[in-house]
Amino acid sequence: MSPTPQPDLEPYWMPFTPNRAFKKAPRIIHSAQGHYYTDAAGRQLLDGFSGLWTSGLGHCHPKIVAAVQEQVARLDYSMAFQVGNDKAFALAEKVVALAPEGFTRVFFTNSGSEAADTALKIALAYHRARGDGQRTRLIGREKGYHGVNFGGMSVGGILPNRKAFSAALLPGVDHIRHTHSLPDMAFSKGQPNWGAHLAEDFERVVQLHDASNIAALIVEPVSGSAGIIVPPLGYLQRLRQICDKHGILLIFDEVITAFGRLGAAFGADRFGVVPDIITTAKGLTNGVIPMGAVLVKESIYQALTNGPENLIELFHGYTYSGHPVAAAAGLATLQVYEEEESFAQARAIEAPFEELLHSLKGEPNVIDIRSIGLMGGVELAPREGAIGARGFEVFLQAFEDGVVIRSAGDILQFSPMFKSSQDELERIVETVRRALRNTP
Ligand code: PXG
Ligand code: PLP
Repeated sequence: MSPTPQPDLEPYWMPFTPNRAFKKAPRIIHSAQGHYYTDAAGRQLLDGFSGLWTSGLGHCHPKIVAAVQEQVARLDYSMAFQVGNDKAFALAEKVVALAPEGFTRVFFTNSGSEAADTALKIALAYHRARGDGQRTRLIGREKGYHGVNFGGMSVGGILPNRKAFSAALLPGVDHIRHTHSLPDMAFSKGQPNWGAHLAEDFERVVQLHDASNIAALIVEPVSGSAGIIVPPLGYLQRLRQICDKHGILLIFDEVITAFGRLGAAFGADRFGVVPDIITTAKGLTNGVIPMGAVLVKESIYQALTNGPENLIELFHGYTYSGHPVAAAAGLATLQVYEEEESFAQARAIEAPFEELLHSLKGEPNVIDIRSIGLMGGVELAPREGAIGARGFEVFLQAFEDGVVIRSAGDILQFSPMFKSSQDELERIVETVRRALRNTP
């Protein structure tokens, strides 16, 4: 198949991208297969980021492709409110079967951002339904990322994502401090030993607002977008205790950490901490069709569904909630995870990945390396007066050299495929090593 003729690049306003710079030197993918992208010039690139954390099974997995092709020809769409489709029910059943014990209900969205906002709304509605409607405050964490919609942005804690919209952030939101501290945890592998005490900052925020006003705390088990911030040992357990003590719902935003990225079905499983609500997206469909999901415990669903039976319980939903083609992609994805034992597979390459990544210690400008599961971050010292420039140059050089990673400011991020071979992991790391040595 020949590439489509080069379109005018101007009309497409790209997300989270410097549009003018990109369009002067575009990077455009034309096709993909397995662990490789092919660009418009026919050049192959090793995908060291699994799409955008999405595609751990590899691109164009034949079973997911077949399921989508079959579904789109059989039922493309059906009304989502007051009418259901078979695939959405089947997927919900599979998701709860995989979820930590006690999670019995699933609400479908089309993205992680929608999942975050849905989870926050469920938390508010839950307390209100129980006669605890003054619990309206939502607590997030500094450096948190919960997507870009108003709710998720408000509880999020990444400055540039908030700055231009400051006046429109939700009222009644507060943040606990993040857990990142280079002097105390640089180059730790897996969970840092230092930092469990930072969970006490949540207790401080609770005392400030009074627990009776707080609906929920939302955190990523591992902060992804802010640059792979791994929870200190004991930290998540302590957040759980504080939530329990005060009747506050704990929401884990597992948009990145669910479905194998941490070598387990959910981060909750990996860390042995069970939240009340879990948000997911990305790996739910291996990135093939957009879809997100919010999982809740039975008690939350019950509290919200005890009114008159003929009335809508939750005034919330999307035209495309439970979209049949997305649900078919999700079903096939979960089936492949099971057949290929993907989570165990990811777990099996965690140690070699960690060792290779940490071999970058000592390379120019590397000030920290952190990893857990198949999430890796390499932090570079920023160039004076040009924060993010060094990270972006390393990303660009690696891309030119045939390997795709990601840079977020001066933090290089790694998200290899679950079935990466040792050769592929080495190629990713050695390509980045060369780029680091060539980057002033
Ligand atoms: N919550 C979390 C924890 C996420 O990681 C979202 C919500 C939003 O999902 P959507 O599907 O609306 O994008 C995310 C998304 C990166 C990167 O480089 C991370 C995300 C998206 C794009 C880039 O780390 N996470
Ligand atoms: N805006 C308008 C005018 C709509 O009619 C709708 C849905 O009917 C929406 C926004 C929401 O779209 P979605 O359900 O795809 O999120």
